[in-house]
Amino acid sequence: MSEALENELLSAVDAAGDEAALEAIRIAELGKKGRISEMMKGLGKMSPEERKEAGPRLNGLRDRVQAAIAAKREVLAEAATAARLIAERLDVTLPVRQGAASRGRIHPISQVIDEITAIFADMGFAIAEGPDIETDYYNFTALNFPEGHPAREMHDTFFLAPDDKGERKVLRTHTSPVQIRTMEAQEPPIRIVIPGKTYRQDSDATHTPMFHQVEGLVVDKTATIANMKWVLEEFCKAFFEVPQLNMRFRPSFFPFTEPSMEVDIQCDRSKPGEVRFGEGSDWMEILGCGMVHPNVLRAGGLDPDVYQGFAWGMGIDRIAMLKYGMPDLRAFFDADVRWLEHYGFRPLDVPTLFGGLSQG
Ligand code: 2U9
Repeated sequence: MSEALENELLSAVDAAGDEAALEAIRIAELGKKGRISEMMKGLGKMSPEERKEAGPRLNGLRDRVQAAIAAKREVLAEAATAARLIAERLDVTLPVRQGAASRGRIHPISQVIDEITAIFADMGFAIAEGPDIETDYYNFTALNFPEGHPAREMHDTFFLAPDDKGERKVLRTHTSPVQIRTMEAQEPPIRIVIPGKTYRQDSDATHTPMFHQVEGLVVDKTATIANMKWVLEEFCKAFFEVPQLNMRFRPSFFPFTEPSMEVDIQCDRSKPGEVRFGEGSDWMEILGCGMVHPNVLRAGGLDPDVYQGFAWGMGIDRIAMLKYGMPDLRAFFDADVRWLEHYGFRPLDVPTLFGGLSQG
């Protein structure tokens, strides 16, 4: 009888599906009023001979059932832990907030800077940067603005308070100081583009005191106006995403270039509120350019009889407005998330020449 009972109990323990079922077996068999406990209570009523035989048998039965329950409990605990690990598995590489990658927006100026640098990087240009706070020398003197020349006033410069040595630093009025610093630091050939913040005391519907410029510089022994025309034409076609585009080079004046030119691109303005580039019979001014003035090459430590170069500059904010049809410059700097939701770009729409500049 006890062998049959042992088999029955061990099978029941083995079949227990969870810890609750196992605990129910333990209470029913080994608890105070359990079957085995009741049988052990019966030992007291037995004769010494019967007890001698039944005692070890019941103790053995109780110990083996106890051991089987303990072993099964361990197996069930391990299985429960494994099931929890699977059920509660977390992918820690997922974004913390669902949808953040699609909700956030890249500011159009950042996007346009990325577009411009992608185009010039593809042509072999490096990106250069410099400080926003400049010396008068790098911002004006080295760029062939004579002392007291009205062009310095035209720039509506922000001056900082004089330092201990009486030197009055400025917020750079253009990114051109970076070209001087680059010429001082590296040997030609130089091919760089410089996007960045620039500052002038000017504030109305079409001017903000801080704005963004991108300038470019090529210096080599044989850099020509023809090379410059090709670079600027390729840039304009790539930037405005049109296969063909007429350009017009008009004579102009900048202290740092000679000859200097302003460049217009062909456009169609016949539809109100819309400008289409590369078609129509209208012109839109887009950038300034020229051959680097010999005095400026000299300031950069280069011999103008050996080296020549070309340079250009344009306002990033303006070309961003033109390309993406944004009507008001001041909205760029209002930090209004509704505007950014409308005009901003998705974080993963990284502009590349092979994947498309603006279609992402
Ligand atoms: C060095 C030599 C030459 C940079 C140039 C322009 C023409 C130009 C304006 C366009 C719109 C700035 O944002 S804007 O107002 N710039 O027209 N910039 S050539 O020429 C350089 C620069 C540095 C050493």
